[in-house]
Amino acid sequence: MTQDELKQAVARAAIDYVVAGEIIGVGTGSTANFFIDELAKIKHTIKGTVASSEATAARLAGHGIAVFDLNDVESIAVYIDGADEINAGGAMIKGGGAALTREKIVASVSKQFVCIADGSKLVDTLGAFPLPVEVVPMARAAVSRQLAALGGTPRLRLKAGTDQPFMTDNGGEIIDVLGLQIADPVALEQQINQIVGVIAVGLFAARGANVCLLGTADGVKKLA
Ligand code: ABF
Repeated sequence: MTQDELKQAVARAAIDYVVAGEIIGVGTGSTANFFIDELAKIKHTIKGTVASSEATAARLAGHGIAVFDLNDVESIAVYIDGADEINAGGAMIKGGGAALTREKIVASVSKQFVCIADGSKLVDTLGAFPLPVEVVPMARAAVSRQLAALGGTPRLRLKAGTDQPFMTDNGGEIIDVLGLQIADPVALEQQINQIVGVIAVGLFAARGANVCLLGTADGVKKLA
């Protein structure tokens, strides 16, 4: 099976976690896009959604699925999203799609977090994927120095094909930190959160996934 077929399989499996009559939080990325396309087939069964990025909001609206402002929502039954890496404990690196801050916000309001990913995302130790950190642009250099002091190699994410910094939906920039071997994801998440100028870090460890569905050649596996 191709990676896309594996992503499609877990997206289909995630439909089982959609709660009828409720609001669903929806992630960002190619796996989340497959989930949105599956959700469209049962859109009449849910109240609506909250999106984790402008791109996801547009895809949902394109299917005629209601997208609510988080400020108008009291609770979210379940959040369904991909990841760049996930370990056996459900801790994740996210943010390859530059949506980490809104993803973390929507996940924080959700009763359950279901991660959907192809099997290649499962790792023993997080960090081979460069850790995304969203920052206030004026603090880019100051935060980079502190990330380097933590043992990583900070690299400013550029807009494709340019030498200009990539700008997130929130007006932030992204520093990708290479070369980390994250033995204690919760501790590193808290440490980076404390750095002044950091908006969010793409470590989802203090609050990881409650359920992880992995697409493998032997079918969809549920990470215990
Ligand atoms: C999103 O899923 C991001 O946090 C993460 O970068 C992305 C993974 O992308 P894909 O599903 O395309 O592999 O939640």
